Amino acid sequence: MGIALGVVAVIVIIALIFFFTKKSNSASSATELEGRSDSTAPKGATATTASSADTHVTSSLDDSGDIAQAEETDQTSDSDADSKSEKESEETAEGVRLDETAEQTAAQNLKAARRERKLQKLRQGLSKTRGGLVSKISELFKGKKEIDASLLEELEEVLITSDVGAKTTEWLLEMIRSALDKEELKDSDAVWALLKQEIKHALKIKASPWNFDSDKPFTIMVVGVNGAGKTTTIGKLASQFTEDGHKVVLAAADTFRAAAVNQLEIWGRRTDSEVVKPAKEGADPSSVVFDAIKKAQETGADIVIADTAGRLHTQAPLMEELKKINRVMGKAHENAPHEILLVLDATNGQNALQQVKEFGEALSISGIALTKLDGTAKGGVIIGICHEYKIPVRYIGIGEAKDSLRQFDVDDFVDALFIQENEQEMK
Ligand SMILES: Nc1nc2c(ncn2[C@@H]2O[C@H](COP(=O)(O)OP(=O)(O)OP(=O)(O)O)[C@@H](O)[C@H]2O)c(=O)[nH]1
Ligand SMILES: [Mg+2]
Repeated sequence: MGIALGVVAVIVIIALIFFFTKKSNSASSATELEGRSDSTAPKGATATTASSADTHVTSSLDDSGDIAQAEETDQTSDSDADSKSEKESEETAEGVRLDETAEQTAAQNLKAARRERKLQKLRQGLSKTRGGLVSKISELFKGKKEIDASLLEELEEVLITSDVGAKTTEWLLEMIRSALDKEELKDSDAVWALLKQEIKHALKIKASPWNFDSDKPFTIMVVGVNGAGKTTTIGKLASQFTEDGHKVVLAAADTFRAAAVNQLEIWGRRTDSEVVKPAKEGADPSSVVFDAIKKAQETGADIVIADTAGRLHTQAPLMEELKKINRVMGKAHENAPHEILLVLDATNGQNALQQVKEFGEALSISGIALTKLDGTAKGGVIIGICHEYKIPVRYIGIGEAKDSLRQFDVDDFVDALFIQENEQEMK
C-alpha cells in the first residue's frame, strides 16, 4: 500500500512537471510568434495586437506616415511655395517691365513736352517774321487755285519787302516758273510746298562741327557791327558751354569802352568764366586776345571767346583792327581762330546782307549768329544770307534770356516759320 501510494505520488509529480513544462513552452512560442509578427505582419494587424514594442513600431510608423505626409505636405507646400514664388517673381518681373515701360514712356513724354515747349518758343520768336513774310504769302494764295503771272508778281513783291533780298527772290521765282513750265505745280499748295522745300535747301549749309576736345583751346573770334548783339551772344554761349562742363575764358577785346569790358565781366561772373581784360582803357585789343589764349593754355581751359568792338573810337579802321586780332590769335595758337562768328542783327534787314559782304572781304567768316529775330518782321534776310553767301547760320537769337540763343536747326526753323495760320491755331 505504501508502495502504491508512492507510485501514485511519483505519477502525479511527473504529470505536474509535464503540465508546467508544456505551459511554459506554449508561453515562449506565443512570444516568439508575437516577435515574428513584428516584422512580417501587416501594419494594421500589428497595430491591433498591441504590445509595448508594437506601440513603438506603430508610433514610428505613424510618425513615418506623418513624416511622409508631412514630407508630402512639405513637398506640396514646397511646390506650392515654388510655384507661388515663381508666380511672384514673374509678377515682379512683369512689374519691373511695366515700371521700366512706364519710366520710358514718362521720359519720352517729358522729352516730347520739352521739345514742344522749345518749338512753341521758336514759333513765338518767329511770329513777327512769320507775319511779315509767310502770312503775306499765305494771304496771296488763299482761295487761288490758278497760278498765273500776276500771282507771281505779287509773290515777288512780298519776298522783296520781307528782306529776302533781290537775288534770292529772283532765284525762288525762277524755280517756281520752271516748275510751272514743266507742269509740276498743280495749285497754290504745291507752290507753298516748293517754296518751303527750296528755302530749307538754301539754309542747309554744311558747317564743320565745333570740336572742343581736340586742339585746345578752341578759339572763337566774335565780330559784328556796333549793337548787333556780340557781347550778349558771347555771354549766352559761355553759359551753354559752362553748363555742358567746359571751361571758358572770355577776352575783353573791345578795349575802348569801359562799359564793354564791364558788360563782359558780368557775363563772366554769371557763367563762371574767367575774363581777361585790357591793362588799361584803349590797350591793344589783339594783345588782350593773345593773353586770353595763353591764359587758357596755362589753365587748361577748353574754349576762348573773344569779344571785339563794333566801331572803333580811334583813327584805325575797324576791319584793319580785326585783321590784326585774327593774325595775333594765330600767333598764340597755330589754328586760331577756329571760328570767326559774325553776329548780325536781323532787324537790320538788307543791311545785314551788306555787313556779311564787308566783314567777309576782311575776314574768313565761318559762321553767323543772327540775333533779335524775335523783334523783327525782317527775318527773311536769313534766306538771302545763306543763299548768297553760303555761310552757315550757327545760332539764332530769339530773345534776351540766357536760353534764347538757339543752335540753328533748319527743319525746325522753316517748319516754325512756315506754319499756316490754321495750323498755328491748332498748336
Ligand atoms: N530781343 C533781343 N535782344 C537781343 C538779342 N541779342 C542781343 N540783344 C540785345 O541787343 C542789345 C545789344 O547787345 P550787345 O550784346 O551789347 O551788342 P554788341 O554787339 O556787343 O554791341 P557793341 O558792344 O556796342 O558793339 C542788348 O540790349 C541785348 O540785350 C536777341 O536775340 N533778342
Ligand atoms: Mg559789345
